[in-house]
Parts: sequence; structure tokens; C-alpha cells
Amino acid sequence: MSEGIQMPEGFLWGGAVAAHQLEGGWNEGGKGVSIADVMTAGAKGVARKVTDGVKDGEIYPNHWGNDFYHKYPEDIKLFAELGLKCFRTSIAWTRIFPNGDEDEPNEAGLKFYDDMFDECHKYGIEPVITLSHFEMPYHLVKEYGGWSNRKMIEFFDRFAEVCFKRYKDKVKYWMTFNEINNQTDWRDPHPLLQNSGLQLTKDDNWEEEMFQAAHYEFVASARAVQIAHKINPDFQVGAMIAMCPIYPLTSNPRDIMKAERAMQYRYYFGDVQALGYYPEWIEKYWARKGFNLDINNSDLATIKAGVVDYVGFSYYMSFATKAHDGEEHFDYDEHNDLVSNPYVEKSDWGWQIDPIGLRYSMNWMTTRWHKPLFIVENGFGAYDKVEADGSIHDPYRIQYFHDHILQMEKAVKEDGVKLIGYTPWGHIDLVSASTGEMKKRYGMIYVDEDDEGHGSLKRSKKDSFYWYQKVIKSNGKDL
Ligand code: BGP
Repeated sequence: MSEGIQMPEGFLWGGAVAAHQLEGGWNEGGKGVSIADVMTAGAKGVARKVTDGVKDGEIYPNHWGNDFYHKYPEDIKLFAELGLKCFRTSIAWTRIFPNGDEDEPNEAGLKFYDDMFDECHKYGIEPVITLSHFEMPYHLVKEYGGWSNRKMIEFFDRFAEVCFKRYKDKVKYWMTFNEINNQTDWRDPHPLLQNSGLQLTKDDNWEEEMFQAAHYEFVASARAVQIAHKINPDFQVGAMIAMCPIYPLTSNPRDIMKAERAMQYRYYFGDVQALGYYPEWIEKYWARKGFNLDINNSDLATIKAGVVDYVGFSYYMSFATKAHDGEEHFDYDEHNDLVSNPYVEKSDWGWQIDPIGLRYSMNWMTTRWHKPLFIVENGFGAYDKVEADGSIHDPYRIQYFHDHILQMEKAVKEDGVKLIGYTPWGHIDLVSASTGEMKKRYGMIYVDEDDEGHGSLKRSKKDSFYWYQKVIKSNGKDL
């Protein structure tokens, strides 16, 4: 494997997780029920089921996660041994506001994060915090219809403000909504529900609902940016975009136009959050589709005033697309328009492995949004095997990280991209967001637990642990 390039001093090497995928303790410490808590397990290639409450006999993997809620002191100690400079996680909204619409926050929930952040600082690890990572109070979904309701802006901003005030001196890097653009596959209820809680309200015209919900999220996010800067001008508040560049399958101009529209559609979220305005094409699109959205001038002013400080993004894979015969408008429909790219390999879950796509994406975002970037997710979900002596050899994961980190380093060194840090996804094994499985593992730290939550929960180090440890120690040179 080739040698790496040393990163600039102070580069934030880290790891990333999300509250609902690892904490467990779903009904402890006064926590309310979140939408993640009512999602049953899926399986490889099968979407998880959203239930209308918790029923006996169903498996809800987010109820136990990997038990970080109880084990965080020993886990953070391991993260320190790995050498992490930062740790990305999220605050479970329901620990702070169990129902979402209360006036007063839940002290036990606030204290949990206080203690956990203190534990990080003990080892010089900087917490990087997402406010809403694929979850919201289930009560807000049932009673208000989630983000289809403008009232969510008020509830979210109250939650954000309480967190900004409480953790004013403990957290500097924030993100508002995880993968806010992972709603563009609006035919698939799963990402919609996770981001917006829309699933339980209507089942027709989801595309229009998606644009509406996203708009309310943009306003809430922009207001949160402004609130944050008032509380602490040093706060850095970012967007969080799921970046999968969409390539044209061929150089046929029709495919080029199709891919261009697909990129516009999937990434207008970044335009709004990083540039402060909706792109030109979108109003024409809404008019042609007959969408009638609740967007007013004061919202647009808020969006303009609440531009993010940086763009956090996840990168796992690239996509490819191709125009359909005879189609006139080149509209993007994520459910039907993606095709297989013959030039890249795929993971066991069909995710296209494309390290150069990471460098390409970093260039594309920099040219378009002119903001510092932060790679807050990147990783390889795979089956791992524990050997008789307890060791776990995961060369496939090391290869994936090696190839992606090298491209990341080239983007910084050779292309001038400004990059705050790199936090590989699920550096400790956790529940998969899409399938609810434990066996789709991303970790450098193995957790002894199966898909039903059985196992000793014992943590052990995979080969990738030692590999990443040396990458961090050499600041990216020893790859
Ligand atoms: C991103 C999510 C994460 C995480 C990751 C891996 O979309 O932000 O929460 O889960 O993907 O996905 P999965 O767990 O489905 O393999």
C-alpha cells in the first residue's frame, strides 16, 4: 500500500457514531420514545419496518444499541487509546425533551451528556455534535405530523438553544441535521421517516411533502446557526450532507444532462445551507410539478442570515445515472434512475466502492460552496470473523480506509481543499441505520453482540484498530 501525506497540524482525526445506534438505554434517565425506537429490525437488503408504537415480540435494535449509555467511560478510554482527537456523536432529542413539546428540559438527560463530554475532555478528545441524527420524538410525529408541520421549527430551536447554552464550554463543532438530503429518495419511506417523521402522516405526494419538510428544516437550521453564534461566537455550526456523486454513465449529452439534474436535485440542500438561497432551477421545477409550498420572505431572509460555517458530509460511495429513452425533462427520481457503474467494485451490501469519488466530491463541494469541509462519515460495512484466539482480521476495511484517506490527503495537499477533520463511521460496532443489523459492522472496535442483542457486549480490537492508531500517530503519513 502506498505512503500517505502528512496532514496539517491540528487536523481532527476521529470516529463517528449516532445516539440512537449505540446508546441503548432507550427508556432510562427520563428519555422519551423517539421514532428510531419504534423501528423494527430489517435484514440485508430489506428496509426496516416502522411501527405505530412498541409491541411485545418485535425486535427493536435501537432499544439496546451497543449499550454505550452504560459503558461510555470504558469506551471513551478505548477511543483515547486509539488516539482519537475528536468524537462525533449526536444528542438524542428525547433525552432532553422526551416528548419534544415541553417547556422545560429533562435534567437527567442533560446531565448524561455533560458527564460524557467531561469524559471525552479528560483525554483531550473534542466532541463533535449532531443535534438531529435520524431521529425525533415520536410524540411530535404522532401529534403534529413531524416536519410537515411548521411548529417543528419552534420545537427544534428550543432543543438547540438548550444544548448550545448547556454545552457552551464543552462543544465547539455542531451540526444541525444529519444527512439532510437523504430525503430525496422520497419513494422509500425509511429515510423520509428518519429525517422528517413524515411516514405516518400521508402516503401520497411525498415528493411535495419532502420539499416542504426540508424547507422547515432549513429554516430551523438557519435559526439554530444564528442562536448558536449569539451564545458563543466561537461555535462552528455545520450542515451535514450525504455525498454520493452521481456520474453520467456515458458521454451521451442526454446522460450528462440527466446527471447534472440529479446532482442539482440531490445537493440543492447544500446550496440552501451553505450559500443561503434556493438555486435557480428549483422554482421552475416546483411550478411545472404544481407544487404549492409554504415558503415566505421572512423564511428566505432567515436562510440567508443563517448560512453554515462549514459543510460536514458523509461519503461511502458514488452513484451513476442514465437518461431514459425519450424522457424530456431529465427529472431525477432516485428510486428509478440509478444504474450500476461497471468501473467500481461493490461491498456485500451493494455499495459502490470509489475512493477517487471522495476526492472528486471534495473538489466539487469546494468549488460550489466555498466552505471548509469536514468528513464526518466514511467507512466499510462488512461481515467480520472472530478467530479462535479472539483476534479479528479485517484487511478489507484497512484497504478501504487506506484508499479513501489517500484521496482525502491529495484533495487537501494537491487541490487546496480546506478540511477540518476525518471521522470514520462506526469506529465501534453499532446498529446499522438501514437494516438494524449488528452484523453489518463498520468498527475498528468489535462488540460481541448479534442482531437480536444477544452477546457479552465485550469490546475487542480488530486489526484496523492498530492500523488507524498508527495513521493518527503519524498524522496521516503512515498509511
Ligand atoms: C449514514 C448514516 C449513519 C450510518 C451510515 C451507515 O447514512 O448517517 O447513521 O448508519 O450511513 O449506514 P448503514 O448503517 O445503513 O450501513
